[in-house]
This record gives sequence, structure tokens and C-alpha cells, in this order.
Amino acid sequence: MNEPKKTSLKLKLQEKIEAFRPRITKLNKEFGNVQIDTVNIGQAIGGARDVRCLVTDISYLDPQEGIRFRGKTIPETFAALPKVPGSDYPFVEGFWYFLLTGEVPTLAQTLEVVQDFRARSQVPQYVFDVLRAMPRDTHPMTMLSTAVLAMQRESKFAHRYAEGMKKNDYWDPMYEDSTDLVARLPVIAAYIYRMKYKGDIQIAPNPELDMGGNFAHMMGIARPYDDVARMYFILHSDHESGNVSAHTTHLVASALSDAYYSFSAGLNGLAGPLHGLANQEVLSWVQGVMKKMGGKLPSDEELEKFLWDTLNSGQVVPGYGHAVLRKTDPRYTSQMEFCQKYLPDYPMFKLVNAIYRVAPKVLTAHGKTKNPWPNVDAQSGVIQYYYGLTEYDFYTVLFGVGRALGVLANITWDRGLGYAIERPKSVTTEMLEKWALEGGRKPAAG
Ligand code: HAX
Repeated sequence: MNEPKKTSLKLKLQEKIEAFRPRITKLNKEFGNVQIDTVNIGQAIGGARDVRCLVTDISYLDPQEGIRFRGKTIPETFAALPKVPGSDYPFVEGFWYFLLTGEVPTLAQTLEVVQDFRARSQVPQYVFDVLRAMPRDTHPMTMLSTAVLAMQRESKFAHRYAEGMKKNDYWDPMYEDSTDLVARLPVIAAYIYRMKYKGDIQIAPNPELDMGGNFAHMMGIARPYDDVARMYFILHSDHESGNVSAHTTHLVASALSDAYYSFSAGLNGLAGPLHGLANQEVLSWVQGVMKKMGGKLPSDEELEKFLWDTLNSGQVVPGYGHAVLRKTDPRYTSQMEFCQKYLPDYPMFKLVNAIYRVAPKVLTAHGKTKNPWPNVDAQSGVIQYYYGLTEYDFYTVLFGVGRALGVLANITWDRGLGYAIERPKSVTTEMLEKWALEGGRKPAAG
């Protein structure tokens, strides 16, 4: 990309930003604990970390234990739900039922959802036309988000709202839109994949298959990739409400924007390198190491040096750290167990394990991150790569298909419970500085 011209406006802005920055650093360092109403200055300028102001009953993230879906840990969830015959993993459709209701469905109830998804899975042709009109080298997350947004004209919620609908009924068309979206996303994702990377040769859906099986089929990847898809969609579905994709979806829906508008926005947040794009970054990092090593595995000492090189160049180690978790992410562990079973000798898996051995020590010595342990993204790309999905800028799309389950279940409940439009209050830096010197915000202050 060409270096953009430095206009006088831009130079002035640079000067202002650089002069302002020490004020924020000072507030953070010296006054981070000063209380402003119910939050402190550190939280106000630090991404609202740990502020308890979101409510969801669909999942809960414990810093030590990790995620629980509807009260169940990941292993408990996998064990409880009806399994696809001949598969080690449950129906994603049964998981959708479970997330929405908090009850484990019977096989018959699960199969009813399977049928329902099938009936809803037809993607309007204009969505594919929109995708085809985009340059082929557009990032697949941009394509996915655009496809979802383009489909907004299908929204039953928007239609019913325009006709006039009682507040207590909002959840119903929100549920309809959400279910339509969940049923169609695998079709759209596989279409993007085959259009971009597989010579635009599409594979028609197989109406006999469940969501995970059909996705593997449309991607053109043999078994056990169907199980990878089921595991992946379930593991990536929800991580309580404060993460960027979930929070964005919830925030946009709070304006009574429909599920298409809201989820498209959530996907744009998921596309950030500090969030869902980290899985792509992990693979890129791991492959960079392999390349520098001429294909052989590095020793722990060599790996330590690679990690320090990354940190010293001002980059983060992708796949490590978390805003809430303070231990190894159980979603990482779950995927590691899969790898141990299906690909124990795969060199990239061995390298990911070696990073797990070395990175926490290096990150602890580096002394910045509050959590030196791996998150979900540290492992997931390796599995995809092993099964032939080598185009790693596609990985966040897979995350997005899974994430839909959680965030769309959440906004259905948001409308069911009539949650208010979100509107936190902002303050100026000058106000913060004043309150910092006064030892906190006094009730009389503005
Ligand atoms: N490597 C290097 N530095 C790291 C780090 C990492 N993996 N994780 C955190 N830090 C740094 C932060 O950048 C921050 O530095 P500054 O004070 O200079 O800003 C400091 O440690 C404190 O950060 P923190 O409080 O421990 O973590 P945050 O809540 O601010 O950030 C992140 C959480 C996940 C964004 C962070 O750990 C990170 O950037 N990790 C690498 C990217 C990644 O794996 N993202 C995926 C997270 C899981 C997810 O959402 N998936 O979708």
C-alpha cells in the first residue's frame, strides 16, 4: 500500500495525540483505582474490564474454571447432548435447543430442530450475487458479514415491527430471524470458501445430513471433519456477554435492530486480531516458526527466542492471554484432546504443544499479561490445517458460524425479557483528572 500523504491536518492530529497520551498513561498508572461512581478510572479507560453490568443466563465464564453453557462445563455439555449416530460429537441442532431453553433435548426434539434448520436453509440467490460482485481477494470475514447484512431484507422482525408489534412479542420474530440465520450460515460460509479457494466449484447441500455433517460435505472435506465442525461450532458458540462479538451483537440489537444488522456488526468485531482473527494469526505465527526452522521442530530454547523476538518487536503472542480467564482455556484443552486422539504425531500439533510448554514462562517473565495461558485460538487452526483447510484467513469465518449460536440465542432472550437500549455514560479526560485529584467523583460533580 502507498504511504498516504501527510496533510497539515494529519500532522496536527499526530502532535495532539502524542501530547495527550501521557495524560492517559498517568491516569491509568497513578489513579487507576480512584472510584468514579461504581467504576474506577482504570475501568473507565481500560475497556470496562470486570464491570458487572451485563446479564445473560446462556453462558457464564469463570476466570479459573472457564466457560459453562447453561451451567454445564464443556465435557458435561458434550456428554449430555444427543450424539449424531456414528459420531463422537453431539448435534449442533441439539445444542441450539439447549442454549435457547437451558434444557437438554431428547433425540426426537433434536431431530425436529434438524428438520427445521433444513427447511430454513435456503439462501436467497441475491446473497450469492452480492458475494460474487466483491473482489475475490476480499477477506472472507468481510464477505460473511456482507452476506448477513445483505440478507436483512428477509428480516421477519423488521417486517413485524413496521406493521406494529407488542413489546412482549418481539422475541418471536427475533427467534425466527435467528434460527433462519443459524440454518443458513453454514451454506454461506461453505459457498465463500469454495468460491474463493476451490475454483468456485460448489457442492450442493445434502438434505440427509445434520448441520455439522452437511457443512463438512459442502466444504468438500471427508470425515472426521464433520466432527471437527460439530466440536468447533459448539466450542466457539458463546463466552458470556462481554466479549466483543457478543457485546456488539447485543448492543446493536438493543436499538431494536434485527438479527441480521446485529450479527453482521458482531462479526465485524470478531474479525479483529485481538478477538476472533487470533486463530488466523496463530497459524501464521506457527508457520513462520516452521519456515525459519526449515520445517524441523525448534528446541524449547529456540522457541523461547522466537517468542521473545515477537514480544520485543511490540507484537502480542497470538492465542495467549484473555481478558477474563486466568487459566488454560478449557476450549483449548478440548481441542487438544481431539488432536491427541486424531493427530498426535502431526508436527504442527507438536509445535503448538511445545509453545504451551514455553510461552507461559516467557509471558510471565515479560510481565505484562495478566493471563499467560492459551486461549481457544491457540489450537484451533492446527486442526483445520490438518484436515486440508490450509487457507487460514478463513478460520475466523468458522468461528463466526459457531459464534452465531450463542449471540443469536442471547438477543432472542434480550427481546423476550425486554432489555433496554444500551447507553453507558461517557466523561471527558479533564473530568477524570479533576476527580483523580479530588480522590474520586463527588456526587455534586456533573
Ligand atoms: N502477548 C503479549 N502481550 C500481551 C498478551 C500476549 N498474548 N496478552 C496480553 N498482553 C499485554 C496487553 O497487550 C497489555 O499490554 P499494555 O499494558 O501495553 O496495553 C497487558 O498485557 C495487559 O493485558 P491483559 O490485561 O492481560 O489483557 P487484556 O484484557 O488487555 O487483553 C487479549 C486480552 C486477549 C486481547 C490479550 O491477551 C491479547 O492481545 N492476546 C493475544 C491475542 C489473542 O490471542 N486474542 C484472542 C483472545 C481470545 C478470543 O477472544 N478469541 O476470539
